[in-house]
Amino acid sequence: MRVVIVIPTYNEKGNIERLINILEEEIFPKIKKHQMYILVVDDNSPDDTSGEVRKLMKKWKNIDLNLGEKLGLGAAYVRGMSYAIEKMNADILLEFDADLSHDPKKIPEFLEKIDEGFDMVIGTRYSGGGSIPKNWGINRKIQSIIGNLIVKTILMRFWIHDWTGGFRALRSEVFSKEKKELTAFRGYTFQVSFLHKVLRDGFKVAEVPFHFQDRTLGKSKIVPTEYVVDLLRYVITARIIELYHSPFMKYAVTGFIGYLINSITLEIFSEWFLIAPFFAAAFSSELSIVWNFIVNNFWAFGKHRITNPWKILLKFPQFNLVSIGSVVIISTVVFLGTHLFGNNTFVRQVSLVIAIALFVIPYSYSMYNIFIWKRWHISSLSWLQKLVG
Ligand SMILES: Nc1nc2c(ncn2[C@@H]2O[C@H](COP(=O)(O)OP(=O)(O)OP(=O)(O)O)[C@@H](O)[C@H]2O)c(=O)[nH]1
Ligand SMILES: [Mg+2]
Repeated sequence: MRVVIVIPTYNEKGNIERLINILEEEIFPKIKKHQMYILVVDDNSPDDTSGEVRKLMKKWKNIDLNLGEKLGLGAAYVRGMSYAIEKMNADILLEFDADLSHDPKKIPEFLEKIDEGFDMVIGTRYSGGGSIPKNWGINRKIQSIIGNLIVKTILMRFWIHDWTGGFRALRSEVFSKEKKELTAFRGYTFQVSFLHKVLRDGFKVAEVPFHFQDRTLGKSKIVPTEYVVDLLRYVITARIIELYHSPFMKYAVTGFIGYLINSITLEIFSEWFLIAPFFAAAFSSELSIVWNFIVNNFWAFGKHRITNPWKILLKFPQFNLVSIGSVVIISTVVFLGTHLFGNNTFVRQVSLVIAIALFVIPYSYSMYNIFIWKRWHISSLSWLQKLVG
């Protein structure tokens, strides 16, 4: 397949020369399966980066240059990737920084993941042996780590370890599908928003750990405050929109009605049918579980609805197992709460709300998405997802 390494540049004259030499002389000869191309996306850098690239284009024929107005990193990527697909017939695109922060030796590993069937491969500095530079000041380290944590938490997708990095590989179809929605993010928020949309649309994403090297030449183009404000604005609004449209709201409504069913039928079984509390609680909980399973299946997770009767027979016990997990969480939190703060109505009710909001919702919603209806594809858990059927 035709692979285009898209390298955005702004004042990277020295770096681009070093990088292209390494790619052409050390990396490309080792890649036999694919035809490798380079596209430098430059915004008319005042240091004449493009002049340097033109010189390199005489030496190697697999290099192209795309020039345009400086509108930020995201805009450069959208322009460059469109060019790579339309003019260079790219099947696979790579996002790569010019400043040698990304390890070119890792490129074959990214391509192997694509060959295995993944749609996008994310370089990660925060898992599996990846790292950020040791010589980064403490502020920069904290910013990077906390920034990632905030994005992960707000977007509720914890299995992606590195949201903000810019070392990635993807199939051209992925970019073509998301392109329309990416034009709004001109700066670095592009990386987060792109990945977020890719996951939303159910593309298969893998991670490859790498060591991020600090640039040795030239200056960073990040404007930290602008980046943080932009990023927070994106993740918060995206999350609100997603919540409004997503199965999450339907799941929450279903769960709340399930809770009412549980509590009302508990009273009915106890008061009207005089059933002993243990069994009354068991029947009423099971009724609520049946309600949750049916309504989630047809409504909240309707797009991934299970209709095959055998599959329902397989999934219903699994669903019960997940529900038992929720019961264990609630019992533990209520136990701890009453143990620490006294056994009274206030402590019990507050513990219950805390248990549900902080633990049961993230737990059960993730379990439904990963194991029951499988909306989320998680590479590190794919063996377990297969195992549960
Ligand atoms: N074409 C284009 N390239 C850009 C723009 N902003 C940044 N880049 C390039 O994007 C890549 C990443 O930018 P950097 O400034 O290195 O950002 P970073 O790697 O996240 O931060 P540092 O670790 O501080 O270097 C580099 O190759 C830059 O030259 C832009 O507005 N237009
Ligand atoms: Mg950099």
